[in-house]
Amino acid sequence: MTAATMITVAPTGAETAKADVPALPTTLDELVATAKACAAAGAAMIHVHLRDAADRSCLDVGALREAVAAIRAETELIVQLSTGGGVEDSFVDRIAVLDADPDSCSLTCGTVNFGDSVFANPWPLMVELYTRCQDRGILPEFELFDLGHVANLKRLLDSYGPPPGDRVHADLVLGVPGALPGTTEALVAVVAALPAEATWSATGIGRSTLPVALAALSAGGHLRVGMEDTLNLGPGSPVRDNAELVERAASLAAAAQRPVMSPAQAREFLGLE
Ligand code: KMH
Ligand code: ZN
Repeated sequence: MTAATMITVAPTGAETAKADVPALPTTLDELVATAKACAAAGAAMIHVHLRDAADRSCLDVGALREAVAAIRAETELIVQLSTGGGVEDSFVDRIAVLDADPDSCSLTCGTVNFGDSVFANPWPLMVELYTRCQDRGILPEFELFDLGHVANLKRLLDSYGPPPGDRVHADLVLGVPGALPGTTEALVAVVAALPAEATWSATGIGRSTLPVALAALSAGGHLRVGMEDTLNLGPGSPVRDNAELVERAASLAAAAQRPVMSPAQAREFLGLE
């Protein structure tokens, strides 16, 4: 079992409105302040979504480049950009995210129901993202919302070879309405199906955050937490900010005797230079 725990923070997402949750970091200044606070609390990686002035998902390459540079200037965090964006974002814009030269990017391994919407990830999009990651040395993190997504991950590896750095790292996203539930049973089923060489983190949406985190720690996985996925610590208890979720994850990891990885340790773990 892996001894240390890598914590990724996903501070913003594309779905929650700033007007509904004022603590959501949506400006560049708020994002950088959040990155610093979460790094101090134990995060090693940040999964970034940007918003435009109207609070919509923003995949503008210039803005993404600026955000990558600003986070790198203020923290050691591994910077992962979302290529998922919001469900309305175009494939062209989602592919262009890689032009902002992040350390890592999310790469969702299949189309999935997403609440009342559909999050579209057809095979040609996955191939385009994956092969561009290989060309540019960007580490893809394979987002798995459903069991069938593992088959697509294996098909990518079989068809196009290993990722840059030769590390296969996945993130199990559990508890999205319309996809796998956020349960220990679902987590165990996905982990059992992963390629033998894969490492993984897990994310439990909403009230599944704690069950999924505890299951992941006991099963040797890593953690993703943040306000993209979780807005309440518990019933009737809204989160103060992202650092509070990272602090809680770090406490759970410490209790499991799997203390947090520093960003440098996480870079080594993921095969990043
Ligand atoms: N906002 C979701 C539609 C990712 O970042 O790659 C997609 C998502 C996954 O958040
Ligand atoms: Zn995301």
